[in-house]
Amino acid sequence: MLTRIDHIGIACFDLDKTVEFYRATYGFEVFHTEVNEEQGVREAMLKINETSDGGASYLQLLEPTREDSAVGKWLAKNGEGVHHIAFGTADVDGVAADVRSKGVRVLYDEPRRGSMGSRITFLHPKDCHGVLTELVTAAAPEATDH
Ligand code: V0V
Ligand code: CO
Repeated sequence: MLTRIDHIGIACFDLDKTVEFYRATYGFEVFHTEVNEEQGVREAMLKINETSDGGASYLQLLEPTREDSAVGKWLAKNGEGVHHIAFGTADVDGVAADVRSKGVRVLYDEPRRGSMGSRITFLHPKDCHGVLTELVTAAAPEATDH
């Protein structure tokens, strides 16, 4: 079961400048930053609110670490903007299997490492009416070291 919008992923050319825009314009502060080399991103998580399932919703600002990454390719083609949405669930494996059984392409055989120790997978945008969709199970609170 999907229980929250975990994050909205926003692709940008300059992470520091984009973080500053969200801080100066809305007052959002950086909750966490990391580099994920497997995904080819440097990212900042801005926490928007906590959610009734015990999780939270974030903006995820993404700067590519290499041109041939998913975000690098997307930026070259589209420029900055909303890159993906991510739904949160306690059971990313179960939801991925259920969605796959409905004919939607799930991009990974097994979930991979996401922000803050989460487990993530993606659904192909061509099977989701043009929206790259991510499924996320957050790390257990004690395992999170932001
Ligand atoms: C590509 N397409 C998209 C899209 N990216 N449509 C909507 N939203 C996007 N973000 C469309 C593109 O316009 C093409 O349509 C078609 O899909 C094929 O795209 P492509 O440019 O040829 O690129 P591909 O096929 O090499 O790669 C597309 C996929 C790739 C979705 C397979 O981006 C991918 O594997 N994404 C999952 C990983 C990812 O995005 N990581 C970065 C975030 P036309 O032109 O043929 O009509 S990492 C993250 O979120 C983390 C770490 C986290 O949350 O913790
Ligand atoms: Co994401």
